[in-house]
Amino acid sequence: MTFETITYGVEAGIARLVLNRPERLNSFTDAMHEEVRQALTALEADATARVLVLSGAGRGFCAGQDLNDRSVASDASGTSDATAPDLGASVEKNYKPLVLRLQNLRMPTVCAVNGVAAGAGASLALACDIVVAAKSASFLQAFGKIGLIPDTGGTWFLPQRVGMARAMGLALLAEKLPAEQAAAWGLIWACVEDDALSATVDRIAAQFAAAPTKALVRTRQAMRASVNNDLETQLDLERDMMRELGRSHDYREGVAAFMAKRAPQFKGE
Ligand code: T3D
Repeated sequence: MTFETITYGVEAGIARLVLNRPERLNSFTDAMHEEVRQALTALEADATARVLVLSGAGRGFCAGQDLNDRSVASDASGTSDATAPDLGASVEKNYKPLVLRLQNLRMPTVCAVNGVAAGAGASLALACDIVVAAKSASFLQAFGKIGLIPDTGGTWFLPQRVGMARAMGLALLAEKLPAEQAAAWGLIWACVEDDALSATVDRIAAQFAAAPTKALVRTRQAMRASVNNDLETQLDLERDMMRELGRSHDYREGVAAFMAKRAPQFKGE
């Protein structure tokens, strides 16, 4: 598939989606949203894909919404309700479905944060299952600087990952959080040297491409459900998922491979 604002392809079970507007730090235009939607539709239909790797081209990961891509009146005092863009409509059409699609994908997602992740770009990274950032990367809740709130799931991901005090500080102060500190705070999985980012992400992607995919996806679902469940409800959920997975090919293969002391050949089902 050919695109103008992203690149997308699948090889050896690994789907790679690269945000590709480096001159604008890969910020989102309507056109980019549309192309990401098309790529995710292709991914969902591709039985060979077992993991999605999301990254950005150039020196940044993603600077959120492209602030040039719509008419925001430059004269603040002159902005009226009639001329103001409907950001709620933008969220409903673009950012909300994007997060939900990533979170419900039938395969694990890995985000390689190569540079600054700001605004919706920071939230987008956090919507992935595993986030690995280069040491020179950073996370910026830029919203507070332009009169908005952390969207794209920011107000949900941040307090859950780093606790309310740090989430509040990040959102209200809108200071860049260096990748190393993001990892130390538990916002992301790991921070690695810049020149080790792609090798680290490739290693994780290769592991996932050969993994028992359904079990990983059920793990994600169970972890997420725990936020709202009491212990008994969560134990019931675990029971139901174990029942389902116990009947799967990959469980049989995993046990057989263990007994035979050989590497398992998982099919992802
Ligand atoms: O639809 C809706 O609006 C609702 C949803 C909103 C979700 C959102 O994401 S709102 C938040 C939008 N994002 C921001 O506010 C971040 C704006 N960008 C920045 O604060 C800074 O660019 C960064 C901290 C991310 C990086 O700073 P720095 O110094 O490394 O780079 P820079 O020079 O600012 O940016 C490089 C170029 O990218 C520059 O263009 P130029 O001067 O070289 O022609 C800059 O204007 C452009 N750029 C960066 N971010 C955006 C952008 N252009 C348009 N929109 C951007 N978001």
